Amino acid sequence: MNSSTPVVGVVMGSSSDWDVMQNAVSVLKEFGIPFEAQVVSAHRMPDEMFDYAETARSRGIRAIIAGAGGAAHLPGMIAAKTIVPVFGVPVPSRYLRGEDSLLSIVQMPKGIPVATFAIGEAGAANAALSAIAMLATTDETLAEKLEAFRVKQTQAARDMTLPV
Ligand code: RP5
Repeated sequence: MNSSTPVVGVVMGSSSDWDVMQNAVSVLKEFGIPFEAQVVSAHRMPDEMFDYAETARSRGIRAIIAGAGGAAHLPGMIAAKTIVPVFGVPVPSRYLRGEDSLLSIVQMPKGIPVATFAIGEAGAANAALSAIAMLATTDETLAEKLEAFRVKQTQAARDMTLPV
């Protein structure tokens, strides 16, 4: 899946991560951000993973959202091979419910950062919102869209009612 001239890369370790990672893609689409999305497995496709990371910056990618589950090497290994900011999304795993994913992404040793988000759908959506916020620092139109998103969200919360 690709849109023209992507500025955000969304990668994941398996197609089984898509249910979660599509939440990042939905947000990028909502804000009209050109993106690319693909499977890049750290342990099954290490050569492609390095190539993806090494070429990302020269291809115009300004943020990489990387989701993986279990022993989730993908975000950290991509971050090791590029200075493009990496936003890590821990994907829920079958036996440890994503706590393994979270810890293996968040506990990067000093020197190679991975901005790490919540396990699952909220993390994927927030990774996209953070990438958008970063892009908005140099794009006033995008900043206005982000402000409008927040206003709408606030109003939706104010309009909430309870069945009492
Ligand atoms: C990781 O292993 C992927 O990110 C995925 O979360 C997990 C399981 O992958 P599959 O066995 O479903 O392909 O590499």
